[in-house]
Amino acid sequence: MNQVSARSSGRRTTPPRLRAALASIATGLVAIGTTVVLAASASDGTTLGAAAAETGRYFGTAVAVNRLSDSGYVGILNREFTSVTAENEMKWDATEPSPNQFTYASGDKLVSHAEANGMRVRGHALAWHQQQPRWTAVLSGTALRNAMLNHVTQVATHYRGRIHAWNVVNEAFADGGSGGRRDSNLQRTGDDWIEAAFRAARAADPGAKLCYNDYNTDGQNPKSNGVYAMVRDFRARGVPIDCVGFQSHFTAQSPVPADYQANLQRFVDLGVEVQITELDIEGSGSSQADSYSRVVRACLAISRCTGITVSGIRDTDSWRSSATPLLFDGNGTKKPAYASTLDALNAGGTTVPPTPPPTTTPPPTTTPPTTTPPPGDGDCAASVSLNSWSGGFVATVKVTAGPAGLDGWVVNLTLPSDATVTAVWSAQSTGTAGAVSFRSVSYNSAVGAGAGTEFGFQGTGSGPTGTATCARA
Ligand code: G2I
Repeated sequence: MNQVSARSSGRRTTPPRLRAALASIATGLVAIGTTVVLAASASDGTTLGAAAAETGRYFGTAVAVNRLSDSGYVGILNREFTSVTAENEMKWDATEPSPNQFTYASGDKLVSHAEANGMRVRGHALAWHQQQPRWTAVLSGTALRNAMLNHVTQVATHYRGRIHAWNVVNEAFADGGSGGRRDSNLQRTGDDWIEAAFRAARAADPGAKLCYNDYNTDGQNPKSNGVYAMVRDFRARGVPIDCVGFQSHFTAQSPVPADYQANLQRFVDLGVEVQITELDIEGSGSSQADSYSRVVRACLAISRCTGITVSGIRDTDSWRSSATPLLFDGNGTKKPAYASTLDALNAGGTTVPPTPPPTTTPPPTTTPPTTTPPPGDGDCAASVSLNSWSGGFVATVKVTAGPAGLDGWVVNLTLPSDATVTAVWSAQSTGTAGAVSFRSVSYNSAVGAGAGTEFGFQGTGSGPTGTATCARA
């Protein structure tokens, strides 16, 4: 099932083993001072990003926005990396400090830097039990669920089209032997919070790959078995999940597991991509270098292991800097682990097959919007776009004001008999079945003439198919 390296770039046609042999001959020739140029290594990537790109993969790093003012740091970032993950800037506490008030300045800065330098962006993370804003502490049940879904929808909508993969849900499984979910405020809103988050993310940004991301899931163990069972269940039921992120934080006590590659492979066999998302390995010298090489080789052996992200650039940038876990030392000098990583990337492996844009399994049926007649002289119009799957749906409703503008609005629609509304964001609802209505809330009641605002709701059963009506409230 894995494809053997067939370089899509056409730049490299030499088989990896031959190239490796030529490279060592070339190195030997250089070493004895000859002027013969045996350019075998000329086609090898000279940076992590270039080497990874030759197999269709990205090589990324976590970036903290305040580092962008450090020219030494930025020099390495722009030279070596082809993907950026926001270290903290896209988390819930950073993006929604007060309810429904979003601040994207730091995240936007990272995205702009990445785009200006031809890098992709991994989104991290939409729903997590940590780094939540303080205001969520008083919420529970439906109120917390709705706040979480609104957050997922708003942030994924803001970055729509600019994120190649989102960590939709982070670290939701318990450590230890249970294989079950971690207790958290989100978990206490009901077991289905994870799938609700994925559905909301898909509705908001249909082009992003949607990932579940966790640590201590790098080998087969009770925790990774729990994640595996969830992914298998999601794939079977058509919950939109495309990828699983393996953080891969390794220490002396918790080294790269012997079955690392086999574990990645079993997830791929469920039909998802895998990505190494926060790689860092405690240590130094050749043992650290060997471990990095093992991780890279495992990923390259699997065609649907599509990219590797390290958890920072220099050891001093690391969230656990005393472990010196990264590829560059505090001065920005390449460590032995850098060389072994680059060599492993250049040794080649499988090539990532081109993938079609993400789809739900079974594919979502997107119903053409049901629209009331355009506002004309009326107060407002509502159009519904629906992302539905067998057993559920997310509806996004656009309210457009007529020529007089609005100071409040109410949208009415009728649900099919099998449908029940389970979550609503950016509106206050009345009724959960049959005839339901949605009323503006404080922050979206004022809509200028001809302008629009959106709200959404999620439900079980089939989504609304009839006309949605809008009126001034
Ligand atoms: O916890 C380590 C990583 C585990 N996986 C998910 C990652 O998102 C997580 O990253 C780290 C960041 O690298 C740290 O930078 O998450 C930490 C928080 O869990 C981040 O640290 C926090 C500090 O604890 C805060 O004091 C600080 O205000 O960073 C915040 C922003 O600088």
